[in-house]
Amino acid sequence: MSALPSVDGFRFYPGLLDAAHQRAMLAAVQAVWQAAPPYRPRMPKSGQPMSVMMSNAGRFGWYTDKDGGYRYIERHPQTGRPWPAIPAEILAVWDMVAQCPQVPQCCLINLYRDGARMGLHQDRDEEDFAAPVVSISLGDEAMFRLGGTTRKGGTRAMKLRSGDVVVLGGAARLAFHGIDRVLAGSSRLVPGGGRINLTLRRVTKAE
Ligand code: MD3
Ligand code: FE
Repeated sequence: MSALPSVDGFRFYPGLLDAAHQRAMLAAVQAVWQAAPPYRPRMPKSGQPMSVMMSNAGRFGWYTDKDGGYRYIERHPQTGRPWPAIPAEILAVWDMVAQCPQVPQCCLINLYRDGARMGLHQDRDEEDFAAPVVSISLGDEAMFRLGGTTRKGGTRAMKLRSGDVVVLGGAARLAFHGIDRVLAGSSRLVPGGGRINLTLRRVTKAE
């Protein structure tokens, strides 16, 4: 038994993507990585490297470095090329669950290996919080933590497994959340092991 967080706008679709669909998503991610290799972002001010490796598809890519801080950029920080388009099979998941007339403008690809984790935070680098964030988990299972819209108050832990999809709309769009840990070896999907999370977002205000 696991109670779902009581945050309005949080929707959980466990096992939405079957094994074949997960393999197709992985192939799409690998094609993006060919053009836009994963890199290690650095925290603002401290310059400390994040444990999660990242890349992006879509017009905008989420990025952070020591001097520029959290932001969206339109080119890969190392190759200088525009980000690859969001693969059609990933856009199809947004169309299935987002209930949003606009198309996503960013697909952030997080790669968790070697004990990588993500501290509790809000996603608020976008201009518009009206559209939801859609999250797709692939590979090793993760313990995910979801809180409310302030740092005060409780949080809940839940496991995210390969093929699970989460939609954060409404009040949940600004909920605190993070990844406490990844359960190494819990899936055989990702070559070399690890977890991949895709987050689909709108970045600019809808016209
Ligand atoms: C958005 N990623 O990249 S995604 C991130 O599994 C991020 O890699 C995590 O948080 C990951 O910013 C979690 C799922 C998620 C969960 C709750 C949210 C995204 C959310 C709440 C509000 C907005
Ligand atoms: Fe986040």
